[in-house]
Amino acid sequence: MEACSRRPGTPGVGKTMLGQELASRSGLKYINVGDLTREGQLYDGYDEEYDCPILDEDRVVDDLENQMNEGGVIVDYHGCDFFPECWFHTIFVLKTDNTVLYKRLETRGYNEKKLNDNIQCEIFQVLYQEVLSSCKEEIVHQLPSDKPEDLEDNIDQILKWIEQWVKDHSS
Ligand code: DAT
Repeated sequence: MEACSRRPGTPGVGKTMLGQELASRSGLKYINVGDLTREGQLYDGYDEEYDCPILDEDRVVDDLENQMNEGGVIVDYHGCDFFPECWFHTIFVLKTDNTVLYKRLETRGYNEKKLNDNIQCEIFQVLYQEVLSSCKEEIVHQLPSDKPEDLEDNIDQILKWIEQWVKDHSS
């Protein structure tokens, strides 16, 4: 079960697939915030309307803090406004065509309300707007995530970004 679709981001756009593949090719550590909250039961109640547990944001931040301070981490989540901004050197927001996304979420067995809310969320670019309002615009990048070739292009682009970052920060 996913926590929690009251949050504005869109599931099914390909964050997990991209994050895991990127970690295996870059050697960086992949952290899936959804898995972390499930394993640690970092919840603060249950949302009946959306049929999902509500994330305890403070406990998630506490849980991640040490690893984030060490660095070299890819964080996968469908929101970011409760994370300290200084944690991230770059943020990639995936964007998926609504018809493609509808099929992906249908396969996951989402109920009608959850499905429509999430598609609306993608139509209105809710997560992208949230990221722009809570982080520096120059670190935010939007990438297409409709087809396998997009995945390959995104990985290549992010690997280049990592390589450049390492060059710029090695003394
Ligand atoms: P998220 O982690 O954002 O919820 P996911 O990585 O689990 O999404 O992907 C959802 C589904 O879409 C899964 O079946 C894999 C597929 N998918 C992801 N990225 C894709 C891409 N670029 N092309 C085709 N299918 C993709």
